[in-house]
Amino acid sequence: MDNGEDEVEEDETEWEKSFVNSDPMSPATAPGPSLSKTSGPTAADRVILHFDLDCFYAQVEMIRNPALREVPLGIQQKYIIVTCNYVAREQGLTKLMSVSDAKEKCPQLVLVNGEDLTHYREMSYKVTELLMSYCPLVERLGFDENFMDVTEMVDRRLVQTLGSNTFSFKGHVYNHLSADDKAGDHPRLVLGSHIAAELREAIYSKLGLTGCAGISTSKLLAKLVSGTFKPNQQTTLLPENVTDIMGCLSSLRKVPGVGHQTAKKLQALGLESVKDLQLFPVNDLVTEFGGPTAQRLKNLALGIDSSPVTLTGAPQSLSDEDSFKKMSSTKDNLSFIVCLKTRMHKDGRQPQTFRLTIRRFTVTNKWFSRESRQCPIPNHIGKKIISGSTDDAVVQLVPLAMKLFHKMVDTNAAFHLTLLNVCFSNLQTRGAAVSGKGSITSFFTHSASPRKTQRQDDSSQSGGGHCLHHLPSTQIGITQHTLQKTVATKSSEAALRGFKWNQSPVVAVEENPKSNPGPDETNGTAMHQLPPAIDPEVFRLLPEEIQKELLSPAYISSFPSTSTSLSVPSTVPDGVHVTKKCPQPFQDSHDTKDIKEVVNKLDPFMSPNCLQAHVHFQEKMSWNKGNFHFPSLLTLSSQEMWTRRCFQSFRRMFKKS
Ligand code: DCP
Ligand code: MG
Ligand code: MG
Repeated sequence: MDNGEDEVEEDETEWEKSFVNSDPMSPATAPGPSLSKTSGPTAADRVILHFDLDCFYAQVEMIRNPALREVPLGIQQKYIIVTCNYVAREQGLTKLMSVSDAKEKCPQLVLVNGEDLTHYREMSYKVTELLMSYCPLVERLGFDENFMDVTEMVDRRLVQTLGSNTFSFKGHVYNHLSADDKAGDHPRLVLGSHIAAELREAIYSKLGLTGCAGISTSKLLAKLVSGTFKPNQQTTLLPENVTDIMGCLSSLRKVPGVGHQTAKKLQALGLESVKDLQLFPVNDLVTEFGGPTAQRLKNLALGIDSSPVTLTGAPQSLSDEDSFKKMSSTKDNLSFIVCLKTRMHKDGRQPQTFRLTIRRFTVTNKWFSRESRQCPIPNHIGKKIISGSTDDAVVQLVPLAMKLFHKMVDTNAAFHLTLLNVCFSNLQTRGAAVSGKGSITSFFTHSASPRKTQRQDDSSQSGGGHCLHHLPSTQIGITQHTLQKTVATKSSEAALRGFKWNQSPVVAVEENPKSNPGPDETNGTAMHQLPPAIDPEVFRLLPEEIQKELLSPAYISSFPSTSTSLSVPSTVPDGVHVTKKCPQPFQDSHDTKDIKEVVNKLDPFMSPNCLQAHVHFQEKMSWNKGNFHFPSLLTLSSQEMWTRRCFQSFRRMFKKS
């Protein structure tokens, strides 16, 4: 067996990893109204939102071609309708119906092929970015779902609304026809429902998408309640109704966090329903699952989940797959490696590990029996993958894939597979950056590609569909508190009330700057000191500490003369590149050199001032293992998102030539 090779069990759907234990388990108690409080006062005070877009792929297609809005529309992958619009649903169509059944039910059904996920992926990230611009604590779940921890936003609003007795919920309240009498007892959830409504409105007005939202005190409960009323509605779950909603789940598989394999093991213990699990002695579960998992399962069944909303960053791996009714020869079946290679090239990071997954045909266990082998990617092949030359890389990759394939499948005997998946993981930024297309430059050159900002496993699927949700992978830990303190600003909340979007989806611009006092007004006297090429509007959007630094005498005096030193005048016409000498000589540390090299190589239209801005940021952050680090932020994902936002602001600020 090759060094580094490993067998990976992928049977469980990965999104359940989102519901991991984050703190010591609450004692498992009998279900009852008080359950939601057993995870501690902090957990009970949280306000968590869950968003799920309506008929997502179909909506994207309807935006691309509005004529499709009025007709029953199905999105086809292979012989399955992976989703359909609500016009089609009114005619009895459901998700994951076979094309033949769907056509039979609705002969006028219009089908669009949905095997190329590019547009869905792009729209998906736009939604996440939009949400993050209001409150940074957003976690993606699949392509069309996001969790958001708005606890701090709610805290701030609570202070503003103290003494007000005009509270009422927006949208539905689970199991209450009218919950106005409950509003006074749950002011935090009331405010959460208002924020959810405002965000849904923002998603609609900025991106044209409708969706549902759930509002509750945990990810588990917010997700469970969000689809209660569909489409385009929202529902709040009160703590006193937790038992009701858990009791309504038709099987253990309906509990977010209980995957196929877990459900099977529970079934083997004689547990079928959520109630069975609630009542099952935790000690007996420990024997089967071990302590932590046993307690987690028990808690999930009781509606207890204290897992944090974990900020989503760049994908940890890129994968692509194809499914077949029957694959019994290896010929031509790996052609989709080409697309994956192209995505990896665009991403810019160099993958270190290559994984091949197969699914064998079985009558009983159709969708869940995956097997994988992985191996390290030799450096020279890794370099080829991220280089522009597709043919060369694919030629090198196919033998690698075949070697892994032969480890799993004896091709001398007959075989019957139903799926192949290839995956690049262990993505290294440093090598990529130095070799030309790292994440730093992506901040400058690929602002439209949200992929760089995801820490989620960004898998593609083309066909089959069943149970192949786009799956997030392991979460990175970050204390919400620290993160929110660092990143959440009042302006992000103010954005909910009347900010409009500029071209870049991650830069919010005030609709009426005069009515919203911004940093320029708070330190208005300093605004006139801005170097001339800086756009004051963009300046206002920068984090306060960076504004301060830009206005600091040290920074301003780094230009030969404050008023005329910048080589790019504020009215540089588009496309004109002014290449005067950079006003400030670089301190040529090793790191700075790297950045210069990358920028010089890859962004030919970047002005020296942009470069200086870049280096300015480099000074503020440390260059560590190929990633920028804001010292105050704890995780790569937050850094990536944040630096990207700053860079985008900088790009506009310097009116890129
Ligand atoms: N999807 C897929 N294969 C699956 C499940 C879903 O390709 N097995 C895709 C198509 C969906 C998208 O993921 O559009 C989101 O999945 P949802 O379950 O949220 O379904 P929809 O958003 O389409 O519909 P709904 O309005 O019920 O949320
Ligand atoms: Mg959906
Ligand atoms: Mg969904």
